[in-house]
Amino acid sequence: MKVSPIIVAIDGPVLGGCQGLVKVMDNLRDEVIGFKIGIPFIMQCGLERLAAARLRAKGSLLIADLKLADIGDIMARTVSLVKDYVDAVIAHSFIGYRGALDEVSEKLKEWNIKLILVVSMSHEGSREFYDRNLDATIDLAKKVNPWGVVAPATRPDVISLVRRALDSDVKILAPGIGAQGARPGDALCAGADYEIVGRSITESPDPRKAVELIALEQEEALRRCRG
Ligand code: BMP
Repeated sequence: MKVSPIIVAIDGPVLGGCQGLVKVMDNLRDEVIGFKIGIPFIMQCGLERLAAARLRAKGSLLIADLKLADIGDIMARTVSLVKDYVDAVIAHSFIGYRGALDEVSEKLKEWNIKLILVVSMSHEGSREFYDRNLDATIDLAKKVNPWGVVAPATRPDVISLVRRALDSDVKILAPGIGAQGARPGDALCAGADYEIVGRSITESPDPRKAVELIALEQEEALRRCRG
């Protein structure tokens, strides 16, 4: 079974409840790179569901999408609550380095947790702040040297720019496929490593079929763009 460069976003109870998370993971684990668990799921379902997810991940990348944006000490305290259950956490970059990302990135190294930094977002409003400051967020990413960054599948030109600017070993994770309008594969063609897909999979009557269709579209897009 081929693993596709898809990260499934889980932003609330799935398949009718909190216990649906492990069912979705069991169903999709062999087809996708990993799972990104969002704040709505964690708040509604609790940390014990995240602990259960850890046991079921079996090699899949498990990300807590906490969208951290605070002073360093408080971000570290927040991550300490999930650090035993996930491989990576997501933080915003607009909070800056000193007293914020410098401290939390040091802590994450200690705990062996990957840091993923948002450098641009998929919604329209990202143009109002993030995209106007893209040079600064990219410079910050170079300084922090995270495992990965989030950049928008909805604006492949931004992904291309980020790809050119960062070292090739920094992963680019691109959300915005399906429900937000981007097509599977376009972000990969622009230089992303993984595409984050939530509702098109979790709200599908057949999540596995949805993953397979997205994977097919990704392959077709890559064939087209790589020739
Ligand atoms: P969906 O495919 O249902 O639109 O979900 C997208 C996921 O990616 C959500 O979990 C959302 O929080 C996340 N995301 C996003 O949509 N845009 C961003 O810029 C950053 C994100 O993390």
